[in-house]
Amino acid sequence: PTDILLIADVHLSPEYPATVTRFVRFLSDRARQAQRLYILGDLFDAWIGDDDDAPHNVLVSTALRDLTAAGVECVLLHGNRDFLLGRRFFRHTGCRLGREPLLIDCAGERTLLLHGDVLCTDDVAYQRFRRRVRNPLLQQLFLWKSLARRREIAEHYRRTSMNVNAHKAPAIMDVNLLTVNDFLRRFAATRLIHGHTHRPDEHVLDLDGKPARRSVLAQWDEMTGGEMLVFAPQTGEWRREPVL
Ligand code: LP5
Ligand code: MN
Repeated sequence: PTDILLIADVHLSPEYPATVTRFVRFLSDRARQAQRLYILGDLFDAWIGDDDDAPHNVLVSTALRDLTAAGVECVLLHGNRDFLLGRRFFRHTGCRLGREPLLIDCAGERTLLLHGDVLCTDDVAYQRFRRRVRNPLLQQLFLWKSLARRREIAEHYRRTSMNVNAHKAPAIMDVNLLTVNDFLRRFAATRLIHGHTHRPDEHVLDLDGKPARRSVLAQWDEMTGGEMLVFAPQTGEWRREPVL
């Protein structure tokens, strides 16, 4: 098995039982035939601490542990909804936490992996919010609260986010192209792969006279399913595959 798989924005939650089932099945069949799986953030719709033993968390953690025990490497990036995934989760599942931006080598091509929220620099309100919730002290204060209280707060954040998003201009919630170019330049990369915006597409961009690529992954949908990017190192080919 040599394939590299990349997915993002699965948004696991008890509200989307078909997605939970689909993801667990994906881990036990398609992912088993891969060498490595990259999960580019927002695997969970909300992560409120590694001590949350809600049934869907237990199911998914066990399935991830089975995957890594079978010899498939699994690298996870924090998203804007599951940045609290912590040491206990990684120890238990055998997954590895990737530090953003993660630079990988794809048959010689320098490839940058991100969740994608840091690219949305036009969204000043979100970037301010992000700085706040990524503050370790604030996170520790949050984690000291009871599970019930944390659930309420996370619920409140999610609701506020959905209300605020409904009034934001769509363009503000997309990536800023200057920021994209900055990242690629800074890491001398020619390919960028991310999720977060839920605008699956392949973009070709001009980076100082040379072509570069940006692949955007889709979010997983309760009704229609998910998708992954597949890289085959022997042929150097990239393709998209549905997860039904
Ligand atoms: O996630 P999505 O797609 O809805 O929208 C994102 C941005 N929103 C977020 C918020 C998350 O959805 C909520 C995550 C819950 C995590 C649980 C753990 C919480 C732990 C806290 C530890 C300290 O990321 C959204 C972007 C959008 O992507 C597109 O990029 O626009 O950004 C916002 O909604 C932020 C607002 O613009 C500004 C912030 C509103 C202020 C809310 C304050 C509430 C205070 C409550 C205190 C109890
Ligand atoms: Mn996201």
